[in-house]
Amino acid sequence: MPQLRLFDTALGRVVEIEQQPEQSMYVCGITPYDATHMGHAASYVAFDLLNRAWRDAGIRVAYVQNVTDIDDPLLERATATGVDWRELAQSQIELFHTDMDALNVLAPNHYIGAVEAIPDIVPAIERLIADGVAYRVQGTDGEPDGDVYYDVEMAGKRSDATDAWTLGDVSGLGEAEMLALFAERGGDPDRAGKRQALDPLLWRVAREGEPSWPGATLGDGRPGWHIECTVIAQKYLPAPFTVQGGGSDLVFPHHEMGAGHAYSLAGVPLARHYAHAGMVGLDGEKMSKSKGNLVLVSKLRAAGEEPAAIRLAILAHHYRSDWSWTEADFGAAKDRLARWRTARDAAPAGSAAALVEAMRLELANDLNAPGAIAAVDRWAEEALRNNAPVSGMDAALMGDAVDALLGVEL
Ligand code: 5CA
Ligand code: ZN
Repeated sequence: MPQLRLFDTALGRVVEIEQQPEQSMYVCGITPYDATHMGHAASYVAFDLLNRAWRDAGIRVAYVQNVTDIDDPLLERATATGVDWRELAQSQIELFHTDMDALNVLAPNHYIGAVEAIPDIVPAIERLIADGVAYRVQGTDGEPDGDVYYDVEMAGKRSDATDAWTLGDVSGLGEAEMLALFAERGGDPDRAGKRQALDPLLWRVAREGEPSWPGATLGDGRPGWHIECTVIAQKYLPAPFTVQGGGSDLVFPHHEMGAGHAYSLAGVPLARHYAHAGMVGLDGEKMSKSKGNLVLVSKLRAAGEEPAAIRLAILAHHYRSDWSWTEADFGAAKDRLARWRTARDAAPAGSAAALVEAMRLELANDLNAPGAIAAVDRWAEEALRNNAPVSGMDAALMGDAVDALLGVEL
């Protein structure tokens, strides 16, 4: 595998990933209430390509993923459907694992739930308060006192080191864009008593009818979203770790705020690089539960579709592009899989080594799976046209490369 290059969201360009004997990666996990739609699947397949590229180069990979098993959207869905939130989470987590297995996504070393991380999150928030970068808000309009927020302005001022965090470092966004996205993605810009509209929640004290956990000096409550990923990543990975990953809807506020929290807590960046996968829609529309247009991996599987074909349909799009799932493209992926299988069985002697090299070259270039697929297509065309002697060794090498590098089992 040649030197790996990857697009870094914070730097806005493709960078060479520093060579190390062990790389480390944190990929944001699901909020388990509508798993696993094609958007989720595509984001985990994208980072699975990175995991596989590193492993192909002989590098050990430390990989951690969270599960946001307590948060507003989960509680809202549970209430709306009359299911206990714990049961909803458990069933969706199980479905997600089955889907990931089927899609041949290599499992992380650790899956850590937000709930199990609370004993680590509480002291981290206490420290942020003690350091003056977090504060308690007084309740108004019947809200209790004591919700804790992160002071983005103070946090940005605190640090004079060159690699320190200030608001906008990860996302590169201006204030108006930040405000719009903050409101859209779980933030509460209008909450009374906050110092800045963009200050994100760290700790929500207990409310009637909501689950809560012991919070020591914070009082009973539950954690905010960004501090969850920060604390889990800091506990299980080196500081800084190599790549923080997720879908592009996580750039702001989630990864922006997480980078801030981490710097405030550790005095070093959370991650060396931030990488984001594009958004997947259905037939040109954003995929969302409210629109009722989710394409679920489990539904396709139940309908008898082959997971390898689903994965190949995903990989036909570069991980950074926004794209739409269509029946036509899925049909094309199924045809391609069949063609590759036929071609493998006709593998010309001495042909596979060059194919492996071509695939590696494409994948090292910002995980260009469509480029790697095109290389296999060319090889398959040649194999099917050729009357050269068939080689079992080349067939095996081609099949292994497609499996190991692309995760597609022939
Ligand atoms: N639990 C948080 C992350 S800590 C969360 O965003 N959960 S999620 O279930 O909403 O999304 C899980 C992953 O799928 C995230 O990386 C998210 O960016 C990605 N994702 C969600 N919807 C889409 C979509 N339509 N297209 C591509 N990726 C998506
Ligand atoms: Zn996250």
